[in-house]
Amino acid sequence: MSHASRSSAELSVIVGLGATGLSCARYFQAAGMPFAMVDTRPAPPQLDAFRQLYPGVEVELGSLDAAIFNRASQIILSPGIALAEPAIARQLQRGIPVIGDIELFARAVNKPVISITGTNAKSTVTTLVAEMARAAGYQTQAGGNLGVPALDMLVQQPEADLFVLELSSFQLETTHTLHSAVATVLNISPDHMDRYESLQAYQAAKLRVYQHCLTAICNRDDALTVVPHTPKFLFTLGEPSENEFGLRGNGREVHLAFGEQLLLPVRDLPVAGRHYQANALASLAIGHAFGLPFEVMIAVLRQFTGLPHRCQLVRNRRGVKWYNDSKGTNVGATQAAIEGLGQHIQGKLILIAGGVGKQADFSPLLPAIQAYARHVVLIGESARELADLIDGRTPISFASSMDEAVQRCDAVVQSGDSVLLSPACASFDMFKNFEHRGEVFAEVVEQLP
Ligand code: UMA
Repeated sequence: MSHASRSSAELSVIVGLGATGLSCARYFQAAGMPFAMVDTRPAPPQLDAFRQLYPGVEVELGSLDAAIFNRASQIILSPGIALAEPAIARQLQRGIPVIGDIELFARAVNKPVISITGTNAKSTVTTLVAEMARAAGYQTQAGGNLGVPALDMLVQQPEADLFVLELSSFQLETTHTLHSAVATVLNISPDHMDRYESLQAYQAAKLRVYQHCLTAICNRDDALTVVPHTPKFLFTLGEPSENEFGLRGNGREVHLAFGEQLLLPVRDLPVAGRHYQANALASLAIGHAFGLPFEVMIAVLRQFTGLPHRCQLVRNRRGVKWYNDSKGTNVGATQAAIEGLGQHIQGKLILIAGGVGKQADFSPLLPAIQAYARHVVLIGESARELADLIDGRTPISFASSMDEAVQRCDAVVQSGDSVLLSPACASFDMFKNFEHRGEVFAEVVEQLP
């Protein structure tokens, strides 16, 4: 690890005392660089931990208009706060650099980095690529938007020889000098529309991942992910051309393939669904660009059974499968889950959807619901809006708790059907987070007689 030069006049002001803010504090402390903390929340989540670890360090709570900014040499901004936030925009106008934790990471890291973003599937692909790299002998650390904050990986695991980062559009907004060995935008569909003015603005944030990368991995089926003028490999659910990853039919069997080369029959993947095949292809493309051998990557794909809360089978009861896709927190994720599972089951889907809508346009869900759903049970703040959208085309009911939602599913389900919790929404109106929502669902489903 290398650190920027320092002087007594330097003060880094960290905005946001969550997981990211605390990781920044640890980093500055380890580097011997002075820092202070600001958060608009009167009791931010990591306040107690911070006070215990850094009792003498200045903390300002309750607003961002702190006088402390006047003494800041740089501001380290939480991914949860937009650069357009007036108090931050004012500091930018004054010429104070505003960066995020990933920029600090980028300046300090001296080992290769693989950077993965996209609206959906980034956690699964990050995990798969990290598993592949470990199997190939790399001491690999995976984290970022998923799991361990990036700077904690650097401080805690200095011996690592490869970092695989899952990055959000929020983190990329404040990242400028990340030099990735391989970078990818897996897919783009509307999300976080309460933060971005337009899909283009959201896309622009995501595409920042390609800045300074050696090789880009782009999704041939999603033009929004494709970057010009950068060496790249493409992946597709169609037939691959030379130097592309895709699906190739060989008689009756479909294979994951690289150009003409057949790599693995899709029936050997333990996770079902077209959307998972795309994840497997993206992971192969990333690994190949980094130089991992195919046989090692294929062995990992043969045994990887998926992540919790992503189309995870929680119970098979009397011919009905119950799936937890609580990570379906946006329209694109839920659409992929409905289509991915809907094509594979004999019967129909009973969908549980709704929650905090983040000002999303839900209309892309309608064709998938009409094609594959027998019934939709609506929960949370956006239940009424979703009901208006479905407008009688598919039967619906409302539930005010997960318990009630599961009961309603059980009342309408038929043998051969599957029940899918994939809310297309954030969870904060009814649950602590998406994991909590998925755990409550699984518990209630387990308790069904
Ligand atoms: N907040 C305030 N005032 C502040 C600072 C934050 O009100 O002064 C609020 C904001 O609404 C913000 C929320 O608190 O959205 C969380 O901010 P935080 O700084 O406490 O967040 P962290 O705990 O550091 O979590 C962040 C990521 N959260 C977001 O980007 C919103 C986590 O991703 C990530 O795991 C963590 O850093 C470590 O890198 C979560 C997430 O929901 C999983 N990400 C979004 C997604 O995946 O769609 C982008």
